[in-house]
Amino acid sequence: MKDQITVTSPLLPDLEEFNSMLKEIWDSKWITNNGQFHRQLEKELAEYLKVPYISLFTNGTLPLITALQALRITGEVITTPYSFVATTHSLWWNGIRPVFVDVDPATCGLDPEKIEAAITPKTTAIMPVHCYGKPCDTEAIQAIADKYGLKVIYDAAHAFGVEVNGKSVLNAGDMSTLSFHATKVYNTIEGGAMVMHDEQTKKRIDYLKNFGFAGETTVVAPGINSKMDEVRAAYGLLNLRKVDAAIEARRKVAERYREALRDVEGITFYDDMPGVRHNYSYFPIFVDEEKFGKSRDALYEEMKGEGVLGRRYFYPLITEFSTYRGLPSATRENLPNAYKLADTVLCLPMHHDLSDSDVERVLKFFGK
Ligand code: T4K
Repeated sequence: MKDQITVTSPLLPDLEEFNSMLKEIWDSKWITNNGQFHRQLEKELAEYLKVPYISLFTNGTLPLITALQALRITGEVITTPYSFVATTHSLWWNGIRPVFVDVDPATCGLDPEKIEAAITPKTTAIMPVHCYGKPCDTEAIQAIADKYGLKVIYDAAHAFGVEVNGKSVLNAGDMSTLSFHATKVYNTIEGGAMVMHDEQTKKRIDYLKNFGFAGETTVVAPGINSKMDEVRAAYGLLNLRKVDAAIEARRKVAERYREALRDVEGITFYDDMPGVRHNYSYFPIFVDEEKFGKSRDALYEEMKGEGVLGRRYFYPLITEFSTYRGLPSATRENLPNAYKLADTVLCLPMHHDLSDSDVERVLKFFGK
């Protein structure tokens, strides 16, 4: 069988450079707990991402859980079913009931027009997702939050480096969280971060990710341990130097896919949004079985059989999992757009390392 083409492939730092940073860590014997590379990566990321404050985490799930703790969110939170399960799991781990609201198919994000109808006296926050890195309608969401006195926590796991009119999308809402998992545009192997607006909040989050310690003998909150270690911070510093080139390589792949697929009947995809700096983290297509002459699943299996591993992100919908399917808002009738996206989506291979011949191998399945 030919080599497999995977949906993504991690951006890796230069091994020699990484080795010399490892040597520094070994020499210093300071391997975790707010070390020099951790502090440096926070500084460089804040500059790169154009955000005022950032706190590094050990993955992209714990900042979600911690944000809910920090803002003392309780009761019900309005969120999207069209995401990775970590989004709603973070609510579950805080004893919060997710209330699912349908998405706008134009952005894949929460449809602001449907949020108000889902608000109850128990609602305390909204947790939208910039799905595939496509910015939500943050202004409309903020207007609703302001009107009802709700907090907004963005799951921005996919939105590394995404900007709207030159401003980071990570500045929207009360807090935003990022994932630096191996499968993301920018990775620290496992890793993540939280973005916040002020120094006071950053301090509090730094306590919370370190068991709540505010000094050697003072614990101010029931914190958790979710700190990033020095090895991954060093890896992250090196990858930060390569991420722009990786995003540009992804953009070129997206351009080729779009050019080839634009006239394929039954296949739709997203174009760039005006004024947005995208990161091309995923390339979802949507398959209309009748027009394309083949179902999404048939296409997925056919590609897989030939070693081209697309992925059906995000199928099944979160509301189909046993934890959530009994909830009143978890129905197909309530979420028609999300179900349609989940039933028809296929993310094509998309990463910085795809060669022209890899792209051609993918496009062959579309008669190109
Ligand atoms: N919120 C959202 C919206 C998210 O999408 C995620 C994570 C989170 C929160 C939580 O963030 P983290 O706690 O994970 O930081 C992946 C990732 O594990 C997960 O991070 C990600 N979203 C989710 C969308 O996808 P899988 O199960 O699809 O990954 P896996 O192992 O099947 O890998 C996919 C492909 O990537 C492989 O076929 C090959 C390639 N790969 C993967 C790994 C791990 C490599 O080439 N090297 C590797 O080391 O979940």
